[in-house]
Amino acid sequence: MTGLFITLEGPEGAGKSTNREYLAQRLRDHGIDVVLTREPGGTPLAERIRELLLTPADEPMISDTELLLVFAARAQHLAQVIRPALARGAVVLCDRFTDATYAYQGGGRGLSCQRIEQLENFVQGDMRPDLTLIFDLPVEIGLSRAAARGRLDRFEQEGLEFFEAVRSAYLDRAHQVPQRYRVIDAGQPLSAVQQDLGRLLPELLERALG
Ligand code: Z5A
Repeated sequence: MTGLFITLEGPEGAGKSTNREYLAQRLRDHGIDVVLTREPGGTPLAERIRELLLTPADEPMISDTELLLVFAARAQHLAQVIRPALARGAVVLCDRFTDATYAYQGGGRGLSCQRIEQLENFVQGDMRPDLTLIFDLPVEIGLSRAAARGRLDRFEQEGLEFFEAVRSAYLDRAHQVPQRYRVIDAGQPLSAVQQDLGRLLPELLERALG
């Protein structure tokens, strides 16, 4: 059996977590086994790495360390959660995956895509998401949603330029391989975003039910 691996991506405050729950419920309504997970994180050890990545600290984290930590967490997550779930035929809905590495460490931090690709091949082999939903919205709107939640994490303390580069990197990837990506206008009211997701549902169900 092979399941379906769907990733949700986008800049800060795009509504990935909110809409991941919504999609999971719609798929479960059809009797589908859905696993909800996230990156960095998804296992106890990977969640500890997430803490290192998100918590502001006095010692600055260099970009190479950040890159290696996201892939260390991913190796653990793939082995413990994602591959076993796909092997039993589940739909895995994952809040961020390697597109986030290309967007944040590549676009935001300026690390080379070739270096990211080397680690991607090392950690994932030929495993790639079957489908990636990019929740796209103007950076200012996403940041104001994130700020409304209170304390900012290490990434959220970056400036507008960083997040504009992240957003562009996501859109470039969607443009390069359009068959794997669906770009959703996440700047709309939530009801409109969920109507758009509802229109994607027949395709998701067809692919999930094979
Ligand atoms: N990171 C990385 O650098 N490299 C990597 O490889 C990976 C990750 C995998 C943690 O991710 C950080 O890790 C991330 C990149 C980095 N940067 N940061 N920070 P995260 O996914 O946990 O963090 P996040 O993007 O900040 O999550 P978020 O802000 O919670 O965004 P979200 O999940 O997309 O949004 P949400 O929680 O569903 O919604 C945010 C708020 O907006 C909430 O109050 C909602 O009720 C509200 N909302 C949602 N949709 C709407 C609409 N349509 N209208 C109005 N309000 C809305």
